[in-house]
Amino acid sequence: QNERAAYRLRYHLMAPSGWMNDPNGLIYFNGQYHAFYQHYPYGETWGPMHWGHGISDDLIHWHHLPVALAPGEAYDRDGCFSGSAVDDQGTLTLIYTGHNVIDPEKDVIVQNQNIARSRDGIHFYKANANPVIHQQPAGMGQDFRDPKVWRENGVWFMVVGATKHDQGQVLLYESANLEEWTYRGVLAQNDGGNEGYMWECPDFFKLGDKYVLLASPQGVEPEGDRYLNHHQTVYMVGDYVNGQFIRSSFTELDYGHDFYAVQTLLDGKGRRIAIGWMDMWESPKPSQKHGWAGAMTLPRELVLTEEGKIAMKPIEELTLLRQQSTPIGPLHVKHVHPILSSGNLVELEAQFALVDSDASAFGIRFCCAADGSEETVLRFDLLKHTVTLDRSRSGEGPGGARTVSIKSAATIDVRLFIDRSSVEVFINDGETVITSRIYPQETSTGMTVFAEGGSIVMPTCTVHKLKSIWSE
Ligand code: DQQ
Repeated sequence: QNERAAYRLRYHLMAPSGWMNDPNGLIYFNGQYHAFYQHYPYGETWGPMHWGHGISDDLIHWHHLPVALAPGEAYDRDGCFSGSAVDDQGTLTLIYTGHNVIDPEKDVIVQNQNIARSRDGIHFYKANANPVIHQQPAGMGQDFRDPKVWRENGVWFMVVGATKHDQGQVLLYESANLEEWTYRGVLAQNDGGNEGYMWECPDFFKLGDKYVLLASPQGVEPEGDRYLNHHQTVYMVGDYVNGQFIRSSFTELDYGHDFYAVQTLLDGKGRRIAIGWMDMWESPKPSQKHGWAGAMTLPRELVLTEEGKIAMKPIEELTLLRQQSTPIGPLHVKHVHPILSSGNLVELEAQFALVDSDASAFGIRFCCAADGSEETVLRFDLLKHTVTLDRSRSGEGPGGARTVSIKSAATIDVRLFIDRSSVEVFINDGETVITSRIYPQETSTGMTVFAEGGSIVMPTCTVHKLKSIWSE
């Protein structure tokens, strides 16, 4: 096996090689999906940022296109940082942050906003008018990045991440032509709580009858089981009145170890689809020994629930990945029931009927080594109403368990996607989502379901072997 292929994912969007972080410029354009991403093509670590580029007909099968943006102009010489894409009357247009390091020792930077246009959807030309926003408004901190632009009633709007007195903010701008922008004020901010000093990668849109602001705050302090990392991805639900966003929540979007910098697109079917970076600044990255790092999550459809929360459902196209489906249930699990012995491109679709069960806990062990040396555990505790993803024995690399509360319900549905070094768990149609990287051995492919303190009924349990979308 090629050393550089170690741990590489088979059905996720990844860079052809090197480093990848935030998704950028997600857009449904001329009947195809484009996904750009923060990319350092020359190595496995973060470096001067480029925009990598992938294209897809269905959000599942991706093809690599040439690097879309590279640093080099006076205004973006140290990096083309995160941003978004729009359809400007048929012209695919990128809006991104130019990053300039003024004094590396004292950490002095300048960040500005720029645009680049394409005639063919492949090659991009930076506009002569750049930077289209030279600097942050007076009195703000130096971090000023990650423009998300959209059009409403014939006007372009932009939200951009910022900071003032070490409190994260999202600023709102508007424009008639993408080149001249007017500052409209602070859309939302950290009001002094544990909400971070800089809000990266904002996204703002209507969902159902509410407005949603997504942001990736830096500098959040871990609080018990809340906030595992200093970087977080949160959503705020609220109302948008006269340019003011009045939020009524501030909630983690995904409870895994490796989910950050999420962005969304609105597609031809009217769905709001989110993709995040499936790695994390704080996470050790064993794949770097093999020349690469970072991946995108599977696409998830955002839905506002009746309780005003956001659910992230795996998009329906994910069934295109299914190659061979083996129904194993219904099952009555007393202690342990084996359900899979080989394969690490897998989706498990399982239902647990709690009303018919007397277990106090149950769950799934996966990526298990035959000799018992490795396993990753998803465990539901019915007394505490929690779910835990435990990767303390998951193989090389980071350990740690994450526990989150779940609603009590008559049934628990689980869709679990394993792609070699990643796991994405969708509980009850995306009400709770856990995304983490794990680094098991290639041969650790066992899977079992288990019950503790009684038995658990599984009305359905199906294992889907999934196919690779890459030829490597
Ligand atoms: N990553 C980008 C920034 C963004 C951060 C640089 C978030 O634009 O704020 O690679 O991960």
